[in-house]
Amino acid sequence: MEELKKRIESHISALSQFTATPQKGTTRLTYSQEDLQARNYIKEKMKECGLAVREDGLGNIFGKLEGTIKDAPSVLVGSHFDSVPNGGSYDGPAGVVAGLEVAALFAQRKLKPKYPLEVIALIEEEGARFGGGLMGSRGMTGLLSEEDFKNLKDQDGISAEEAMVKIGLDPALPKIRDPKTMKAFLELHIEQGPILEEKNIPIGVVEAIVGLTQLDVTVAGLAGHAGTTPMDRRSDALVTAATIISQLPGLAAEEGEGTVITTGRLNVFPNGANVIPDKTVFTIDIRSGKEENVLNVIQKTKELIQSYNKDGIEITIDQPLYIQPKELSKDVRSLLKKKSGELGIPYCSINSGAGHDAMVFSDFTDVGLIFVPSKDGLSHCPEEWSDSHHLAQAVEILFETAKSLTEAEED
Ligand code: HGY
Ligand code: MN
Ligand code: MN
Repeated sequence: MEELKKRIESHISALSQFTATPQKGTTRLTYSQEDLQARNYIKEKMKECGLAVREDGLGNIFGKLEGTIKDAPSVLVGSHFDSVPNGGSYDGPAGVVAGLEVAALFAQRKLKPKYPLEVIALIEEEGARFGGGLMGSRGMTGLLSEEDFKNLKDQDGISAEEAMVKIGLDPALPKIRDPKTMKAFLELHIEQGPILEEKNIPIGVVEAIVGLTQLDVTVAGLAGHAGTTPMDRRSDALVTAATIISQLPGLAAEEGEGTVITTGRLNVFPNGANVIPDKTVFTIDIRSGKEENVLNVIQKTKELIQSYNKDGIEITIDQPLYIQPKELSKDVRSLLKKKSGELGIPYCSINSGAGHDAMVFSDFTDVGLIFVPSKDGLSHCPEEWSDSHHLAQAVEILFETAKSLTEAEED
């Protein structure tokens, strides 16, 4: 256990160096130089475990240990390796590192799996560069069409394709993966909330993941001089956006049942202190465990927004992401609990308020997701931290689960 903890700490520390904001958390945007550094590290560690390494037409990374059954579907273990701006070191990488360490244990114990084991490192789960999110898993499962992919551009107008080529990736490689090639997908993730820490339980076996949507709202008004434009002759895109945004929490509260709504990004144009803004673009993230709550709040949000479509203001809404709530595979959940019990590691059931690639894969293969506690429940910030002892316990559970699902035998 001690050696495993040290290896995990070393991986997490190494990956956390690949950030555009050193001293201010992890900023590792997809297809950036930081992505390339992390990518090279992950591929090198995959090779050290004897895995055959490849990247798909999105830049997702796969490390495969062949099974004895020809052309059998794989058990995939992993997570994403991009980050939010100024995020933490564990959100995503903890799951990739768990995959690497499961493969290292397979190699150490000379396990011969019947079904292949694949370690997977996914791109653009956060959507911090190209919007929407869950891009690696949506691309693999065909939920992101080739046309949508080709239209993806970051805030500087750089296309996903251009950015891929710039770091040596090939967007022409296949993106979609036949679900028949996947036997199961296992993911370790930090909880990103306070429940496990408060319960003092090291492992959460996730039963279901909330449904979520992201709306991108563009408010177009009229630019003008801050000093010479009378107040009753303005179409101020920022005042309109602020008025809308301030009413959103009330819609979630009205819906209840744990529904949440967040505006995380607001861009103002032309963003001059003495210029009346003529455009604002902001995001609205809506989530709930019940789909009808999400749909109700989307409806009420759109009605609220449309009511400001007047007096020189024109508002448009895009919806780059919508995913229903997902219940994860009962069989895999039971197996994860069984293995935790056999290892004598305390666990509980938990639901996820955060979105994960696991929710995308859950419509295409059997999926299991386990959480470890987040210190003070913090995530998406530099203070994010999880105990390597808990991470090592999670690796042991995933190793035993993967051993069972790949029907691996000691050599
Ligand atoms: O937003 C989420 O729930 C995840 O962190 N991408
Ligand atoms: Mn995240
Ligand atoms: Mn994550």
